[in-house]
Formats: sequence, structure tokens, C-alpha cells
Amino acid sequence: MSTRRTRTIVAALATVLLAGSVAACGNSDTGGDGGDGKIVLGFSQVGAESGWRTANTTSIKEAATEAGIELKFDDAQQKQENQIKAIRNFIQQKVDVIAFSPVVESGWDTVLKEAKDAGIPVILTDRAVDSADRSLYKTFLGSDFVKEGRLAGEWLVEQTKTATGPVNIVELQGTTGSAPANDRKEGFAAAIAANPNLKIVASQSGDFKRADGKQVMEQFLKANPDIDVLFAHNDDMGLGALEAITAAGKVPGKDITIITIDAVKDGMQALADGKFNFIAECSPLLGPQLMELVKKVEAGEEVPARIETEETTFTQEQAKAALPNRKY
Ligand code: GYE
Repeated sequence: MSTRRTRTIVAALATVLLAGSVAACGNSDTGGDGGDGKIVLGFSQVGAESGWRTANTTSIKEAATEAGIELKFDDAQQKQENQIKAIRNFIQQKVDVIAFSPVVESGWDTVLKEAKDAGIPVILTDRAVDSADRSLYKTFLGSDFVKEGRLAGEWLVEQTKTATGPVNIVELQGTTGSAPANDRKEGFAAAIAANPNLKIVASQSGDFKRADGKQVMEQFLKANPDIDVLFAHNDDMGLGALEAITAAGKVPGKDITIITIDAVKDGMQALADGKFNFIAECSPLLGPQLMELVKKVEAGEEVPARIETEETTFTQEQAKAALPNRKY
């Protein structure tokens, strides 16, 4: 008996138990599709908050088409309640596989349990959840955000090793409660602890967005006359902050050292132009690997519990060299 058929039966049984009525014993072996045999993937995306996110969405849509997978795509506009709604819709539509990038880490157990009870495998992509029950999802495909923060911090420690006085750092955090904001903060803080001169004097969320990055940086500049370093959890907030820094009469990349994460094209351009000083890469091109995983879990194959994305870091010189071939 095929896994998909098994799942269809499990789902049907769940329906019977829930509704207390006898579900029709359909002979369809095709999950939630229109009968053309394609695997149906329900994907709930965080939103469209950054250049990274746009590149990630494109990668997923293109890879689904390439793999012959029918994609039901939902944009949650950075709201957890929208993601939960989308996942419930996918369950109702009996899609074959659900994948999503959880906007925040907490609060997913109930809906994940619903998917499990319906016999629909779930894949986490890009961001993790903090659920203790590891049986609620098959795998997590994405970056090591703690490492990204640590690489950013280690570079700064190296640059400032001869500093004799305090080095004042401001931090633009990503979306509050999100895995990349929590982890990048943690990795960076751990790395800079190596040099007691390095101090975070202000740290606030800019929600991974350009406009918010600009606005929060304006406040930072008003409250702290002596900012030496900006650590932004993504390129977009760093790009927004550039405007605030210039408007305050300071030269980005010189008066204020700027470190970001992602390495999307606009960020790489700012780095090559000398406005940023260092970027830890975070790859958004997760589509092809995700589709491979979708096929495997749909077929009932075992997959590794964690698949980590490979990434690097860029200095200004390295950005100049890499820019011409940058895909996103
Ligand atoms: O760094 C940021 C985006 O979850 C890795 O989300 C992703 C982050 C990325 O908004 O730009």
C-alpha cells in the first residue's frame, strides 16, 4: 500500500472520529490534487519583509515548477495567526505535504498536532520552532543563525583587538521572537564577550524591514552620540539605517562600522561601495532542496532531522569580486 494511500486512510479515519460520521471510502490515491497525480505542497511563507524573503519565495516557486510539484502558496504578512489559518486550510484541503517558515519560534504545537493527526507530514524551512515534541515535523532545512551571529561578532573582535577604549555597538534585531533574531543575538553576544571593550549600548527590533531599520537607527543616533558599530540582523535594516546615518552627518562604513547578515544583492552592493564593512551570508535559495525533501517525505522515506545550509562571509573586497555573479 502506498504511503499516500495510507495517509489518505489515516486522514479519513480522523475525519470519521472528528465528525462522527462515516467518511466515504474514496478510491482516490492522489491526495489533495485535482487527480493529475502531482504531489500537492501547501507552503506558508512569512511575508515579503526583505530582499532575502523575496529571493526565498522566488526560489520556492521556481523549484516547485521545476520539480512538477503543485504549490499552494500563502503569504502570512508576518502574522502567526495567518500562518496558523493557512496551515489549517491546507489540512482541510488534504494537501500531501505542508512546509512553512515559522514567523516566530513559539506557539505551534496545537496546529502541528492537527497536521500530524491528519497524517500530513510537515517540513520546517528557513526558521525553526521551539516545540519539544520532535515528532511534530519531519525535518528542518535552514541556516545556523547562531553561527551567523558568531561569525559577525568574531570579525568585529578581530578588527578591534587593538582598541584601548570602549567600542560602542548598537544592534538592530530582527522580528521579535523569531529564530533568526534570537539566535543571531545570542551568537553575536557570545563572540564579542572575548573583548571586554565591546559593549552593546542599545538593541531594538527593526522587524527585518528597511523602513523600521531607518527609524530605529534615528532613535539610536539621537540617544547615543558615540556609536562606533552597527550590527544589523539583516541587510535590509542596515540599508535603512544608512539613510539615518548619512542624515545625521556621519559616514557609514567609516565613522560607523556596519556589520549585517544575509548578503542579498543590495547588501553586497553597499559592502562593495564601502558603506557596509562585513556581511555573514544567509542563503535564501532553499527551493530545490525543499522540493527534494517534499518528494521524500511524501514517499515515506526517512530524511535527516536537520539539514543545514552552506554559507560564507564577505569583506568589502570579497563582495566586489562576488557581486557580478550574485543571483539574488
Ligand atoms: O535573514 C531576513 C528575513 O529567516 C533567515 O528573514 C530569514 C531572515 C532573513 O526577513 O532578511
